[in-house]
Amino acid sequence: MSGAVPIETVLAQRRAADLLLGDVTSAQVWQLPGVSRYRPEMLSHLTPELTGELAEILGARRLRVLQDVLICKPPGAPEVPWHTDISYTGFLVPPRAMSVRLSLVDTERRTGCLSVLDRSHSWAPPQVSRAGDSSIAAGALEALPGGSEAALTAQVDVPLRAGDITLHHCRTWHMSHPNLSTDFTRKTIVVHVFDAQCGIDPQRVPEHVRGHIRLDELPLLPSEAAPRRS
Ligand SMILES: O=C(O)CCC(=O)C(=O)O
Repeated sequence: MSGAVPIETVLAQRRAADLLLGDVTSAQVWQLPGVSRYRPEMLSHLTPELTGELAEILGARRLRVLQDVLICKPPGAPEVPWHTDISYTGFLVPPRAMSVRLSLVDTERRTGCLSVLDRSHSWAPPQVSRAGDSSIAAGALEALPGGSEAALTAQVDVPLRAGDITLHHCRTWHMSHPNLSTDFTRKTIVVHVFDAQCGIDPQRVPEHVRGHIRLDELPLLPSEAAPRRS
């Protein structure tokens, strides 16, 4: 969704991200879950019109937020390896969930942009045991029919401008490139949303939170019918 969020909103979110992150320079991938609890403006891009559109895309009437995460990749940060998000949202039944990623900065391959396997949400799902397992199942891509070489023919990089939004389904294979720059930090807000009508498969809930996840207590997003984008 190109230019989905007004730049004033993005700049306010970027300032909030900078306050939360401080002077992050260590060359690793920083993930700060639940940042909207401290800085509510981190979700200010989720207007009723946008969330109505997102719900329609996912085939849901209303959406709830599973989690929001601020992801930051300073210079030298490594790649995030290939994975699907279903390895940690796999307890949602049916698996109707997606990640809504808002780029707070311009980003391209050299600075660590996302890459996806086009249409992989319709592929046979990877074997997952329980939600809460590592989201990065080493070797899972190689285990796909045809192996990683066949899978990677569907690879598409997703360079973004500040204010662009991308969506990926919980079954979409994706990774992000290393940040090869020496002076640029990639910043992204990721919101994991799901169909408010989803239930829970208790067998897939990790033991340490079993009995504690109440989907109906998670934030329900406002929804408004939105005009279709071209
Ligand atoms: O933004 C990134 O670098 C990785 C994002 C990711 O893996 C995700 O949104 O699930």
